Amino acid sequence: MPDVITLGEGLVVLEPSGQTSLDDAKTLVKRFGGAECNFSIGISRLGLRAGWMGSVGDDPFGRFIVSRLKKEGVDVSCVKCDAAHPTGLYVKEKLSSGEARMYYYRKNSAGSHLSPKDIQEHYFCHAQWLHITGITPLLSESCYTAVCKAVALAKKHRLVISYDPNVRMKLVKENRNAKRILREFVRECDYFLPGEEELAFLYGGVDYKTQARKILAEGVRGVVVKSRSKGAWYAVTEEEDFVKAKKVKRVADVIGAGDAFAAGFVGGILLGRSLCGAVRLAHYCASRVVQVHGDYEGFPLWKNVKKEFFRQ
Ligand code: KDG
Repeated sequence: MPDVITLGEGLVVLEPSGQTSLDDAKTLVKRFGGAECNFSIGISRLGLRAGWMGSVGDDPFGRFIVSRLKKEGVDVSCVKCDAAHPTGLYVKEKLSSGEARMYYYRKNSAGSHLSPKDIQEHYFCHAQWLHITGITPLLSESCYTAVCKAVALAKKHRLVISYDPNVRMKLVKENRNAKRILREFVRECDYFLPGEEELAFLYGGVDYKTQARKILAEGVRGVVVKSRSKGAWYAVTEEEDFVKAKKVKRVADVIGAGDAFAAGFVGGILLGRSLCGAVRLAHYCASRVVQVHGDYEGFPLWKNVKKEFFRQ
């Protein structure tokens, strides 16, 4: 049974094989992603038991996602195969700035039909941690209620809950309750992991430290605010500090960096690191992911973490 569980949509990723625009690309490489899939792979590569709950279509893309997750050691025993809806996908175009543009094809996908009945209580009985993102509850009403059920079960079985809002403006624009929903889960989590800009988007322009302290005062155990390549500031009631990010010589692909950060942070805490140590591990994992093409492929294996990170 997994220690760390998560739920969300797995997406096939298509991207030009070289550094070309989508207009000019002749061939596209097939990979896969989805914030929570990326996260669960990270957790598994750190040597912890990860489980992903989601719904994929009964099609080659769905089988591809599930088989890759299995190969990565992620438990997929609670994944649903939906014969009525296709597996979603997104097409990624890398820009010369190192950023990427994403084109989503996920309307009416199997993943967006995940519902509370797909969230099984037995999965929560032996787990220690639930990780959620703000992507899943904005996919559909049934996904929103599935996340609510997962949070309620996590609380019932005393799991720690981490929450990365992962604000996706496309989804926000399609849901008039988006901000309210994204803020609702802040109150439910133990660790809140927003980016600086996400925090400003959710709560307005107050400086991020003031806002994070307010959130702590409302009962959240810890807040980690990520400032892109600069670093991250963490705070719990008795301690706060800024941890600089690791410098990276060449960025290949920034997509997935936040998921790697979340996995490194959660993994760090579960592996007994201090809060500061967990943030440092999170930076290390994110720095490895951005140097490799793909949403999660660069995430370090446990043996490399031991060799490169713990010996620093
Ligand atoms: O964080 C990376 C994700 O953005 C990517 O894997 C796709 O889940 C995805 C999304 O909704 O953007």
